[in-house]
Amino acid sequence: MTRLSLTNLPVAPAVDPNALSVGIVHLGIGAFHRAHQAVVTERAAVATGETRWGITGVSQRSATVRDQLAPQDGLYSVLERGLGDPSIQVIGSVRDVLTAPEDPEAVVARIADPAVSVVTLTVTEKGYRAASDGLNLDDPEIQADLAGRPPRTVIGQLAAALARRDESLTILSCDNLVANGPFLRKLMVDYFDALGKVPPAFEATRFPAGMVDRIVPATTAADRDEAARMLGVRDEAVVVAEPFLQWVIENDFAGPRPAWERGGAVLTADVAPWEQAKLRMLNATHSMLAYLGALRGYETIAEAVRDEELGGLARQLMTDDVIPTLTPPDGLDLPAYGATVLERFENPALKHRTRQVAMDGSVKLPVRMLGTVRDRLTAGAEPHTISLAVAAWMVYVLRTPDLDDPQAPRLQSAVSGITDPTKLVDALLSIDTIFTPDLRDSTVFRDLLTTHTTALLHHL
Ligand code: CS2
Repeated sequence: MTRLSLTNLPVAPAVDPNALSVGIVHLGIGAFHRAHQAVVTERAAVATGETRWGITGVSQRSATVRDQLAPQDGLYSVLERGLGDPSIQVIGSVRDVLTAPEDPEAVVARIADPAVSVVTLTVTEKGYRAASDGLNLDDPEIQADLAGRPPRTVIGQLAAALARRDESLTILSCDNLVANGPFLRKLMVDYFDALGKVPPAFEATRFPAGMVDRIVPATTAADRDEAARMLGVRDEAVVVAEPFLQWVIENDFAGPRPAWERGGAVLTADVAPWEQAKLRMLNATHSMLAYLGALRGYETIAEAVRDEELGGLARQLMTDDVIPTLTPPDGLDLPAYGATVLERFENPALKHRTRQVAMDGSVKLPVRMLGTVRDRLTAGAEPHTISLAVAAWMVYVLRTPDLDDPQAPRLQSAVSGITDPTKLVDALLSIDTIFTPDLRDSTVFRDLLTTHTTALLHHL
């Protein structure tokens, strides 16, 4: 079957891709970016008629996305799966893709291009190479970048590009992190400290915070076949997403930016309450369902949340432990928000795998769960259900031989040979890159974890 491209276009994108010039570099062009920021950027371009916001996507690791998109002139489709029939739309805002390991210099040069005024990032939690107090200077890749090779880490790429720029830049993290903008800025400061020099352009560089939300499961071969049937041409780069899409961006830019608010985003002075609600309600519950669901043998989040007991625990997590820690942003009704989150998880057409959400727990737990634990303990409460979520991760680590986590070797050697729940809790609580001393020292938390791991180890 013919391949999707500018000359084989069954459904034209809403903007003319040929008319777009590149004004945005996106680091980490996985499925999420293509189903989220790239879509909003295109909608904004349609609304304003501006043609300067095409996107250069950068793959940080493999050449897969480039090899999928290059023969398709950067075009791909978003296959939306809601409760009714699926719908499909071709997106034209990604204009080219660079593969960082193959050509690190091209990435730096593109970010340094004066026509580019915004860099966006979705590099996942581990892509930032952070330690608990800032940049992980023991990371060999960071050390190699600091030593002056053409940079391979995200922080190194941004630093090298800033050193070449005269114009200021806005760097917008779109990852699920607490205060992602200031967090990224601090990593850059640590990098420049280690380097012993700060590029002049850094001073005016802005790092707005942002909250992103859309469920985007990994694309499967069946999704590609379905897209081909719907489009009449093959699209090797199709991404699958739920209908829901939310993007809240701190309005703090150094220079020109796309009018993303015309594409459905919300620009605001303070993202923190949105971000906290999303990470603690949606992402924490997602992870709990992933661990408990995977332990019960469920393939997908939809199956897990439809299990009456697990669905009940998900509700309980939000109501008993999370909502009391939150100050909602204006206009957000937290119980109603929680109900919507669970409805979204129940979407049976999405096939979001529990194993996909379960990966990288060592970097996800501190962001989505441990803040809630800390706040509840500080308030003198027993954080019962959020401790169950952490305990489920512990048992998952113990029971998953092919654990997908940046700290897998350390976690696996910590739990190796353990059968006793108290020892499991001790072994994992002592991992200082995940648990801070206040949590390790809390007997309330430790006892709750022991109770829950005991129950999980005996009743699964
Ligand atoms: C998920 C998120 O994989 C995960 O860890 O919890 O990717 C989640 O689907 C998104 O944050 C939804 O916006």
